[in-house]
This record gives sequence, structure tokens and C-alpha cells, in this order.
Amino acid sequence: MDHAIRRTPEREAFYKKIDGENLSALWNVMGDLITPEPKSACRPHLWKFDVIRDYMTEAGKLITAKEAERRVLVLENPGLRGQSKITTSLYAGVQMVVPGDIAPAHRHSQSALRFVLEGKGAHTTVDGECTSMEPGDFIITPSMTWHDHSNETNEPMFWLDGLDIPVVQFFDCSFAEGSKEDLQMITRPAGDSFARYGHNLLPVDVKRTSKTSPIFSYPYAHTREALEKAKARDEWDACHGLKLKFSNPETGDFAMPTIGTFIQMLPAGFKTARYRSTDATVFAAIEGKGRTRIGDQTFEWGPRDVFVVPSWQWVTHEADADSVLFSFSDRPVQQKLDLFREDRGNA
Ligand code: 1HN
Repeated sequence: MDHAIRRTPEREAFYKKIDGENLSALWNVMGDLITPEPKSACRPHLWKFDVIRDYMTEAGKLITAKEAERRVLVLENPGLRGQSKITTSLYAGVQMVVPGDIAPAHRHSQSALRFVLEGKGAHTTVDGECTSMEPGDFIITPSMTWHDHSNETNEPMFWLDGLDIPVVQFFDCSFAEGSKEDLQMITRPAGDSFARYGHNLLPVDVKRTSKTSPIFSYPYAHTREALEKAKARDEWDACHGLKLKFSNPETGDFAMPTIGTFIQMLPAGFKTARYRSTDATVFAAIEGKGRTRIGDQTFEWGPRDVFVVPSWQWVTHEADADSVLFSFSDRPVQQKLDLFREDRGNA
């Protein structure tokens, strides 16, 4: 495996002949198809939020959310430019909704997550239930659910969008439609899904078919409390500090079928042991500051900065202050297909 096949005039002539028949010789490409380890065009990168905020503010003068449909700057992986991908399988962008904006209702087969970065009190409505947003909140827009966003506050609101766009693209199963109404009708009281599913109770005999969590907003206040309580125990995982996955209360599985979402705390002074996994991962810092080493590059991060770790590259994190990192990857898909692998070094 992985040896270059010698080229001869006879072979070249043969390749040319079969090319016209839409045929090609496997032996010339096999080494690129089946690599001993993941070989990805995806590169490590960090986006400073302050830079994004400035450009988003400029974009705010150029276009409304209504005209744009979604006013978003796409985080394009430097190794995958022009493809609207932050990793090979995932999309990410930063969205801004300013006072008075309406991002009109639509729905699509792509699943979306929001991780709120800045601003407080703007709203998103998902299938008739409206929720208010604040920094650190993790919000889900499941596949084919109607969603719109609005901002009735007096400050701009920013969040990180994560979508499974490249996965849906790969399977050629994109469906989308717009709504006649910019804002959908509110049909459920605020907090309804959390009341029914967010308290270790489940409605008896309710058969849901969706594989996405029935809780569509995981407020940071709860997430933070979980981290804070567990932090008091002072038991840190060598590779992850204290890392939790957002889960679907009905199944115990990931909150979304295609995207795994996580929150982790790294206490001040903590340096993780090296770790690598096959799920390229997008991180967003919400609190604290520190640095992450990916392969031979080091990235300094603070609140709201976003960075990406490609598949199978060694990672270590180091926190200067108590820090909280949100992250997401395609791990649920890889695990269901028996493809996921991780390596904790010797830790
Ligand atoms: C979308 O629907 C949203 O609803 C954000 O906020 C980003 C990127 C591509 C396709 C649909 C949203 C999106 C998107």
C-alpha cells in the first residue's frame, strides 16, 4: 500500500483509452483512498471574536437580516476555502441579529445548533415555541422544524451557528422551504419543552419519532451550575478536565443525531494530557483564557473566540483562568457507523 505505480507509455495509453469510457485504474489512486491514518485537508485555525464582531457590525450597515435571510459570516476552514465548511463534515458561522431585525421563518433538513456568544434577550422560535437567549445558552433547531429569530432588545446579539450541511450534502438529501409569515405563530408557552423534559421526568406514553432532543434550549445557568458543582469534587480527567455531553433526555444519546455537543471546564493552571480523536472538533470559549496546542501550532483564546481541531491531530489545552469551552463534532455519526477512534496518549 502507498507505493507509486510506475508509469509506462503502454500504461498511459491504456489509462487514456479507458478514461473515455468513464473507467479508471484503482491501482493509481488506492493509496489516496485508503490511508494508514486520517489525512485531511482540514487545518487547525482560530478566529478572534473581536475581529468577527467588527466585520459583522460593518455587514450590519450593508444588509438587513430580512434581506440576507440570515446575516452570517461563514467560518471557512483555511484548508477548505470556498466550500462553507469548518471541518470536512460540518458548517459553522457567526450570526448577528441587531435590534429590530427579523430573520424570517424557514425550515430545512439540515440540523442547526446555536451557541450564544454575546447579547442578551433576543429570541428564537422553534416549531411554535419561543425562547430568549443569553451567552452560553445552547439551542437546537432540529431537522425540518420552522425557525425564525428576532431582537427586541437595544443591543446586537451574536451567536455561533453549527450545522450538518456537509453531511446532508454528502447524502444529497437537502430540503428547504420558506414561510409566508416572517415570524411564525407562537403555539406553545415559553419553557414548555423544558418543563416537560428538562426535570428528569418524561411524559408517559408519548411516542416521539424525532431523534433530536425534545429540549431545544439548554440554558447556560444550568450548564454552569453542573460544572460548578462537579468542580467542587476536584476530580479532573487528564485529557479533558471536566467534560460533559449535552444529552437527549429520552434516549441518553447525544442531543442531536448528527452533531455531538459538549461543555468542559478547565480550572486555572490546568494543562491537559495530549489527546486525539477522529472527530474534527469546533471549540468556542465562553469563559476564561488559555491556549490550545494542535499539532505543532499554538492558539491563544479568550471569551467568544472559536477554533477548530482537525481529525486525528494531537491536542492539549492549557487554562490561565477557570475556563469553559463549548465544542461540537460529528461524533454521533462516527460512533453509529463504528468509525470513531480516540487516543489518550498514555493518560
Ligand atoms: C440557517 O437556517 C441559519 O436559521 C443559520 O439561523 C445559518 C446556514 C446555512 C443554511 C441555513 C439560521 C445557516 C442556515
